[in-house]
Amino acid sequence: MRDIKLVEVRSELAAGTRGASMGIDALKVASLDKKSDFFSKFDPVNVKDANDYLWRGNEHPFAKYIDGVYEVIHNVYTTIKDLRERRKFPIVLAGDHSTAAGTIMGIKAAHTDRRLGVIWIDAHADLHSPYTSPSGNMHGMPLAICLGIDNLEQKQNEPLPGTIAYWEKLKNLGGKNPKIIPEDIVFIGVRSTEEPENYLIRHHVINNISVAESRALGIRNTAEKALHLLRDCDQIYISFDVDSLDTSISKGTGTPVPDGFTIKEAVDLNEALIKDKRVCAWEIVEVNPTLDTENAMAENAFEVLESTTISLIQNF
Ligand code: 4U7
Ligand code: MN
Ligand code: MN
Ligand code: MN
Repeated sequence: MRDIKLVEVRSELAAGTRGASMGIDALKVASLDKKSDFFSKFDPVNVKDANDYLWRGNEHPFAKYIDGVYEVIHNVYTTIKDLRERRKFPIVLAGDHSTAAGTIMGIKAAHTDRRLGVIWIDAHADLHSPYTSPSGNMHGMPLAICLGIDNLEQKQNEPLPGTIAYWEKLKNLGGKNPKIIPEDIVFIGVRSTEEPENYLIRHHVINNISVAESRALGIRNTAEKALHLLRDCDQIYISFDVDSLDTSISKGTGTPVPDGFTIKEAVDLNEALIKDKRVCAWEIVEVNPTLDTENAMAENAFEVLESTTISLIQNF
């Protein structure tokens, strides 16, 4: 029996568009509208955000609010480390995707000797550093933080010394850097990347199962392939960014990208993946109800959340 703990992080600072911190509450509204008792079953732990930094102003053009983002990632890291040490299974509901860095750090810090694989279901690769980011938005950086990658070969920006100091601190948060290696990442549905990210994907040969390939394979075989690619890993973390979904489903996320997954595909994929006994945490991020109409994204994302959780409970 898995001992699930729901973790809520109203992260906001690392997205480029405001409103992702309201995503969790939009999921709760969706559950009520669907007459689901999902949220009555769990007593969630709340991770402290740092959203007050928005009113102090940003001092880091190439890694916006990195001081506040550092605080949130630190809070997520200590929460997840504690839960994993107590053998809980964290289901993380977060706003912006920078929180994934804290989740990975927490899992790794609880079991430093275990090789950690990451299944990253996202339209984006989130491999930027302050030296390469075209936006300075740190939700595009969580994997680079955990890989300890600056990608100076592809340098585009000149971050301020104060920004670099925070970036170095961030990469070293939660123990030895790096937390993961490129071969232990599997992307699913990544279809919007910039050249500095393409360089890393090529250079490190990071696997990406595209939407088209997963349709050709079938969703079951896609899950099997992703899990097989991580056969040398002892534990697996799954990160689900709702912009992996197709834009026809909803515009209720900060960086929507066409040609993504249908809801049924996302449900089937996550249900299948979470059945692997090495999976030790699952995260859903980036619902932004302020960009939406009639809460469509949250309603669809809630379906993925509920069915994935049920699959987890039923399988163990
Ligand atoms: B998300 C982007 F340039 N790569 O860095 C950037 F397109 O967590 C988008 O996956 C990042 O939503 C998207 O700003 C981050 C951009
Ligand atoms: Mn994305
Ligand atoms: Mn993302
Ligand atoms: Mn996103």
